[in-house]
Amino acid sequence: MREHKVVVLGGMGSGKSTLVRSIAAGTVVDTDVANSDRLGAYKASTTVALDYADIDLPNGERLRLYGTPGQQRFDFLWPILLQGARGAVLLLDGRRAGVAAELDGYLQVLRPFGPALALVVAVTHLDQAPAAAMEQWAAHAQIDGQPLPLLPLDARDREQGLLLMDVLMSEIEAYALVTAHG
Ligand SMILES: Nc1nc2c(ncn2[C@@H]2O[C@H](COP(=O)(O)OP(=O)(O)OP(=O)(O)O)[C@@H](O)[C@H]2O)c(=O)[nH]1
Ligand SMILES: [Mg+2]
Repeated sequence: MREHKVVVLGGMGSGKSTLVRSIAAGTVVDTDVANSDRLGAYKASTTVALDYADIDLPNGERLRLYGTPGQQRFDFLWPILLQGARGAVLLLDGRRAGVAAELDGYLQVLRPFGPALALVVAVTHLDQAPAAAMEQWAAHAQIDGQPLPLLPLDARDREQGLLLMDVLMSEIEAYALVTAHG
């Protein structure tokens, strides 16, 4: 069986822990604690180390999924978790002001990993974001002129979560084909 390490990145409340829980049918390890972050006081709990789950995909492959903590003071953890990852999912909370700037910030962190790290971007909370500018954000979602897939996602919805992983797997496969055939 093939296994792929995948990291889920995104700001506080974007839905990382929710995504990991909704697509993991079985046991999930999380490190959520009561939230004391003054910037996110509306949120009851927050992740302080990581979320982890094994996910068996319908095609027989296995994902080892790591959700990062969203609080800015944990940003030193992101590159550490990305070591050895085949793919990353970036969640953007569509309700927030400055989504495009936030996206640019994450892309700067991800860019040094090069094309060996497959990427997908998903925008959450769209049901609560009447001013969402999906087309504008999609235009921002690129590294060195290479467009990245950008999808809507309700992180609570298992089907949508699995579809997102499907898109990521296609990106991983596409890279494997390119490296295999020069
Ligand atoms: N209405 C709505 N709620 C959503 C959507 N996606 C996720 N949520 C909810 O938003 C909240 C997200 O919380 P978490 O999953 O803990 O977010 P997180 O990214 O892990 O946050 P930190 O660990 O604090 O960085 C949960 O209450 C989800 O149920 C969506 O598309 N629409
Ligand atoms: Mg979390």
